Amino acid sequence: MIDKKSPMPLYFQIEEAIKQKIEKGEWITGTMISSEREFAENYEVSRMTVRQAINNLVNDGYLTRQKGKGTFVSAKKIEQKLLGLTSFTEDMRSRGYRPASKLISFQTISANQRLAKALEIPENQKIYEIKRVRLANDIPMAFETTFVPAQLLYLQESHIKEGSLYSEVENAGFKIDYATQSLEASIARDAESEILEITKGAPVLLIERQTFLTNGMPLELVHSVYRGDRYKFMIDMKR
Ligand code: 16G
Repeated sequence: MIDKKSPMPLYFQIEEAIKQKIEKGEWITGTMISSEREFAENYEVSRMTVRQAINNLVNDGYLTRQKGKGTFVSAKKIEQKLLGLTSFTEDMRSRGYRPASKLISFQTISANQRLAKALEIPENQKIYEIKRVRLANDIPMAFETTFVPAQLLYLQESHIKEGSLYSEVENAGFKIDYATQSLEASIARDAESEILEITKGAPVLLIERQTFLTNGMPLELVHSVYRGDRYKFMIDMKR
């Protein structure tokens, strides 16, 4: 399996061999992998080489290290295609996961300059600020802060607590049209790591979405922090 004459670095070959076992399902989520020493003996390479391969796989989210226990195969990342404009509820359902939300706060605030601009409303107008942890099969995936102009529709805490914001909006007779979204890498800060149940400094994806209705009015500005170890965004491109 490992070809010492290959121009491919040994750590890379080991990495690929482990990845294959995970991708083919030979090693399922939660499987404890062999120790560095065992790998080094099996492949007849140095422990440093094995460590490099494992470090890379930990960083890429394939493996998780548990202090004092060992290294385990991580849960598969949820893949989200950046194609249609979908809600978290729809995304999770279409993948066979049970969506849920944990409402952190729901309040009406006055729009500051930045929010007023993004939502195309005068400054100081009322907006809903909704903070939710989004869960899939009870595992926290993202922490979302949503701003919606209050003049647009009446939102009740009880509806948002359990249900889908997009359903509320559509049930109120609006049609959601399009969104612009940015994606950037970052690391979890204190509060975020606690809410998302990850270690401080773990990789996260920051997403900002501005969504518009068919009548041209902005519906929402959403700032989301997605777990880097659980989420993967896919983009199809055609030339
Ligand atoms: C997604 C959207 C968010 C939207 C939410 C509605 C991203 C990055 N964000 O999380 O903008 O507010 O769905 O979800 O995809 P809901 O209808 O389930 O409440």
